[in-house]
Amino acid sequence: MRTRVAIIGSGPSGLLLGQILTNAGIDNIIIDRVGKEHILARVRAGVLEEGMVGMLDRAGVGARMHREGLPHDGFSLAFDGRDHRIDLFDLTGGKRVMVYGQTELTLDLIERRERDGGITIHDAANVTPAGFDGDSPYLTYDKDGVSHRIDCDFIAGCDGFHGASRKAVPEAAIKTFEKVYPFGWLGILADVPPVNHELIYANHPRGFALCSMRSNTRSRYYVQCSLDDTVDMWSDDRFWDELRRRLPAHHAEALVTGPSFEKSIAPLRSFVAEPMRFGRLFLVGDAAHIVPPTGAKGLNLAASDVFYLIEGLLEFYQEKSNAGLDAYSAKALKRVWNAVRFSWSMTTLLHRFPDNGDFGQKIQEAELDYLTHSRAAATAMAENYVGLPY
Ligand code: RFL
Ligand code: PHB
Repeated sequence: MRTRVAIIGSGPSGLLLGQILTNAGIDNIIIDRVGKEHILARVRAGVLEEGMVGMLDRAGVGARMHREGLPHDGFSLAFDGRDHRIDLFDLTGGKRVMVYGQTELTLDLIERRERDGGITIHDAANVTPAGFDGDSPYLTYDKDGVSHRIDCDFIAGCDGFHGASRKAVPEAAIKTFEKVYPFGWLGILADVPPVNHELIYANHPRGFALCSMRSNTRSRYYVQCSLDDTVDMWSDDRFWDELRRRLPAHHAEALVTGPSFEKSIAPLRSFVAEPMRFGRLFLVGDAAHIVPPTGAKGLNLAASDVFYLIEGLLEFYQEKSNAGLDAYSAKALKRVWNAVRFSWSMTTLLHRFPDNGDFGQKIQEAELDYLTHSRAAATAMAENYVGLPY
């Protein structure tokens, strides 16, 4: 089999890249180690920057998002028993974010690809990129006990943090940067109305909490938990009690509880691999970088990576120029590091760190006070939250 761009990974990065390439008439094949049902069962991101919204429109899959998504003009920083609103719209001169689940946009992209007759190979084992240091890259994989090969012009490694692409790069050619945080997030989904019409990021002596949503009838809530915790240690009752304790009283009293239908624990990590290009192999999205979810940046970074890679591939195919591809890694990494810094600072500001003690607590209180009394500080937070331009 031959294609122009072989895409490993059918998550948001791979699907978005594939769709925009298809729309531009550049053929591509997506290959994933799991099936569609598995991909759609992942509950992850919920907050989209305007850049991501624009990329979904460009892919031609924005209609349902504009119909069902919830535009948000601000969020609450809750501490000291009160809400302190960050007015995104006012502070950024008219920008907002869109609350629309990763599961939904992934479904929109999968359905569009199926309608367009795009090729996606699911349940492929041992996917291995090769030959990318020369002019004839290819992938090999096994399916139903048979080995296959796909020859291509370029390989896009959109296969997430645990994928095969980054692992195929010789160790000496790659430098990684990592910070692991000493806690996790326990998240639940429940069909109850959200406690507030905007997101609440809560700093509390018992630990961080986040109130988010998927719709006006479906809530997504998180509490900071220990890395030693397991999901079965957290009954729904224990979760709701803990969330209530970490919220200002008026929210705790208004909280509507109900049975959860999804519950999972995610560890928090910052990770960057440099560079993001190795000959004809390009790393995209979580394959190259991970951020803690506190700033809602992971999925949005995938969209800006795709933006820069598309720019390079279009220049290559339409103008016979390598300039865009040569610039990909530097352009993407510049934006990545800004988001890594922002996610790290929001994580540091809002969580209880086991080793920081009273000094750390006082510093957080001083910073939160500054943020809520200085328009300059609030503007810096708002500008980063809605997403830096690309
Ligand atoms: P994905 O989504 O991990 O998709 C990778 C795909 O590659 C496949 N794959 C392989 N295929 C073939 N061979 C192999 N060897 C393979 N290994 C893996 C996998 O099956 C999969 O289908 O990466 P992608 O596309 O780069 O997308 C990244 C996003 O999923 C991620 O950044 C976000 O979910 C992060 N994130 C958030 N991002 C935001 O922008 N806003 C948010 O509000 C937000 N909230 C979150 C989050 C992530 C979370 N978790 C669980 C980590 C909240 C949470 C709790
Ligand atoms: C979510 O809705 O899942 C969500 C929202 C904001 C974040 C992280 C996750 O910062």
